[in-house]
Amino acid sequence: MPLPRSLSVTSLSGLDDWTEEFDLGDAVLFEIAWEVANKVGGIYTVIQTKARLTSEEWGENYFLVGPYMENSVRTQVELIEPTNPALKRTIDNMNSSGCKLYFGRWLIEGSPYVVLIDVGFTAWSLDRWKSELWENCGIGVPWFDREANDAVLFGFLTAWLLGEEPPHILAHFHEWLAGLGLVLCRQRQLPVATIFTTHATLLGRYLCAGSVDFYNNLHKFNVDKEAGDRQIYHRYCLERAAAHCAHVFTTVSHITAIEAEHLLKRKPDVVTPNGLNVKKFSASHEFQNLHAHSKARIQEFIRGHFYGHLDFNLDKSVFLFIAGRYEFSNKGADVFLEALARLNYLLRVNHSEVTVIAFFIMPARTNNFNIETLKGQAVRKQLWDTAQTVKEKFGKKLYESLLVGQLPDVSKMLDKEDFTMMKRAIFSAQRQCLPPICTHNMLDDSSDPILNCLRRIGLFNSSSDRVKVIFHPEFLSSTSPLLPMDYEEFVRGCHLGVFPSYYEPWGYTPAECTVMGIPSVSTNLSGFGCFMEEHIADPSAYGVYILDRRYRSVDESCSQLTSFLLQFCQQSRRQRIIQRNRTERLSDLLDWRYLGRYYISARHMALAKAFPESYYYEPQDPSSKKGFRYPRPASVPPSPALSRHSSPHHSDDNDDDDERYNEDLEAEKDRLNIRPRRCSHTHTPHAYL
Ligand code: G6P
Ligand code: 1S3
Repeated sequence: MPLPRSLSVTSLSGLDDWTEEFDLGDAVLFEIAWEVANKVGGIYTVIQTKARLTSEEWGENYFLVGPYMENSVRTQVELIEPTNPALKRTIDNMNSSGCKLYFGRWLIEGSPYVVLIDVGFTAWSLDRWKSELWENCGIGVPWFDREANDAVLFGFLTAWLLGEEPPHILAHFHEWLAGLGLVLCRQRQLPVATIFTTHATLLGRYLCAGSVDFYNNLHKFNVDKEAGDRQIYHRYCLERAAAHCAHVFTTVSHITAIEAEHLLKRKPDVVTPNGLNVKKFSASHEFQNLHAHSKARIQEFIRGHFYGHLDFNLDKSVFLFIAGRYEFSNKGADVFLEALARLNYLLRVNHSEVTVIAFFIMPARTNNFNIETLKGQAVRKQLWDTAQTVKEKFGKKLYESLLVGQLPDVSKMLDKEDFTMMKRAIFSAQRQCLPPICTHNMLDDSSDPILNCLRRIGLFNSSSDRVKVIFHPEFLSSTSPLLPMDYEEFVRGCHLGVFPSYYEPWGYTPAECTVMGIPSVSTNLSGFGCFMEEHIADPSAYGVYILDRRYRSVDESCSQLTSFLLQFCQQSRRQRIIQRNRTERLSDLLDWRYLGRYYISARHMALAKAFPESYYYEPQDPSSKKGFRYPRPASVPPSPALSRHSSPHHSDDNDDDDERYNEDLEAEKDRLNIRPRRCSHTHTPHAYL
């Protein structure tokens, strides 16, 4: 299949066009990561969502390289014979030399080819390769670090793969676990253009998890000592070596670029923000309907969870959530809990009718669901069944009465037996204890940071609390017996995602909220928050609340978050609908069709650096790096609390009005011309540092 000569990443609802003329010639792209067809965290999302655009650009010459994990392969990969003759020869050679490599198609959008390496199969080479690593690079890897051992095997095997058949190879390595392959390519002087992308620095993550004032001391850390103290010196060396050996070094945000410059001692050449594959619905308010549908399912769960204590109005309840890797302070769960305690107080003293239900979806060590939680759903089901039985009997009698031309005697529609059944159901729904906080039996209950914090701040789901908490220490799944929803459905049904992270190189969770039209809180210490701040004139008007964790103390950040949450709770349903529409309108900004340009640019740069005789690339002038900004919506006063009059047909919350209202919003959008402005800096990726 002939290669496209260049790719144009074009206009999305008014965002700037971008085209870069670049002849890829005979180049072949390998993208190497431990999370290829292997779901661990955010890097999987990057690679999986980006594959479609990269496949469009590179066609048959695009190969992803990852570890062979039997379970993932069984469900995600179709194994086939290698399509490229040179690559087939390499794989056959390696397989006949004691390695185990598989070739297939990853069954995701773009169906990219994957080469999967069974590192365990070549474990017999580990000691030899470790000695080589020590002799040639001076990096010693201790025997007990299993992850680092895998990184060594993966590194030597990928370098072997890339070194066999040399046309113009471009190899893009992600994160330290894959970085050694890059170091070896350079050390062996293979004709390979290399890119290294770090998605978080090892030291950054470790330092932030402790009690360190990270961002104010970035320039002061003695990096070797800090890595040594945390027993990650060998990993740190692998990461730093990859960053320094790469022709092009990139990271996911400006804030992580600054971190990398101080901790890895190399300034990234390009910032490559993370995108998503944005699905557009043909009917513009389809996503609002999905919200209503998913919310109804969450409400059902709540009915069961709070049985016996359903003394609050579910229709006036607001669902907040935090989700992600369980890093209590890095992900800002500490700040969220403190803000919830303050919000609870404010809602109580203001006699608010609103109830907040805050979900914590963070996986911890558990021993399955707890009885009380499962019982809640069983009780709810029993009440539902009872109601259905009585309804059927009632309906039948009513029907029979109408058949003989009589209005029924309502007092005789239900007999004693029906009442007994209903009373029994009501009695069984009584509860002596408070509704549980945690849905599972925690293995480390007494030392769990979320539970301990809740004990300290006294949020126990009691009747007087206006803020209730549910901790679900396991990722969501549509096959769960408790809350059978997948993550996307759950997010759609909530009102606000809260991600007050302290350490967050990018932060996919708020980005995912945005493309689903769900408002979120992020911070000015997260890549996502900084990116949105840079591109939107008034982010909160669009449902993107950016918490200041950079220039404020923790206590001040908690107060700011409390005020965001209180404002949010004071919005009417109509205001929430308007805000969701605005949030969803930002989704193009996060689409790979827009953000893919930075990856493309990094690749062109690497090819030109590694093969100057074959490729030429003129880096864009960094001074013209302005880009566009979404203007402040004309209809929005600065605070949602003041925005009532900007809402057409404002009246009390009323579902009957919603449909008309959703339609009005489209009209309002056009009338006020709230569309992203086209910008004049059309051709410049502005992420160069
Ligand atoms: C969507 C639906 C409406 C529903 C509303 C609830 O907009 O289209 O029918 O009433 O969501 O919004 P809320 O913010 O109260 O969950
Ligand atoms: C990292 O995963 P994390 O959640 O440990 O990489 C992600 C993808 O680039 C990024 O979104 C996130 O902020 C990082 O922290």
